[in-house]
Amino acid sequence: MTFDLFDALPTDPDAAPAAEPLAPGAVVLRGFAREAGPALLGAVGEVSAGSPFRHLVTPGGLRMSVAMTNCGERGWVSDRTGYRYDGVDPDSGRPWPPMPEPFRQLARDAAAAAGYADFRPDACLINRYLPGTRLSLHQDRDELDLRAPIVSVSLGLPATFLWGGLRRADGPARVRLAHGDVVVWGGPSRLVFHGIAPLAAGDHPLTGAERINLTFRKTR
Ligand code: MD6
Ligand code: FE
Repeated sequence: MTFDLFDALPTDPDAAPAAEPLAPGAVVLRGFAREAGPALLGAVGEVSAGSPFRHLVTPGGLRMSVAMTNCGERGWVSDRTGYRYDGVDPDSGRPWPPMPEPFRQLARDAAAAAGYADFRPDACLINRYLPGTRLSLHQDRDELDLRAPIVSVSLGLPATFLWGGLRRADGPARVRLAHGDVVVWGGPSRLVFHGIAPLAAGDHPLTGAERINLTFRKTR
């Protein structure tokens, strides 16, 4: 993975450092997926043609404001019975679409850049946000193997990532995530509470009024 020459110029006062530490085990790789953005978004279109975005219902009966789909061997789903990873899309009754090769490669490269060698995700959850969509504070703990990191790719409209602590009550920091930013997190940060503040309206050249987030996981 290479960065734009512009970004690499040491004399550019706006140049962001490539890897920004967030907490122990967690890092933001600014612009890491920018170059791959169009290919990744094209692949999102192919996945969602097979398994369309839908609003899942939480175990408490609330419809989530973020729309989700999945690709890979297993997908994250929620319904009245709970949260789980499932090899079958409950809407179609068929396996989820396979993980596109550019997804697999980017996840692997980003994990390696963050110090997690040989990351092999078996699931990719795809989240779609429209203006006003939010994701309340939660932990990602439905994966069996918590030693593997999570790789999270932001595409389209920017968002405010809420980065809390290991207890739900810990007040979250606000981190702006723009198109192409990748967050890799694991180790001591793996169970940190996090969320997304209500998305601000905007118009992105590649996604229009949407933000797309890919989170890659090794679920078992
Ligand atoms: C999002 N991300 O950025 C939601 N979870 O749209 C997550 O919930 C998330 O970014 C675990 C690890 C990284 C994440
Ligand atoms: Fe999460």
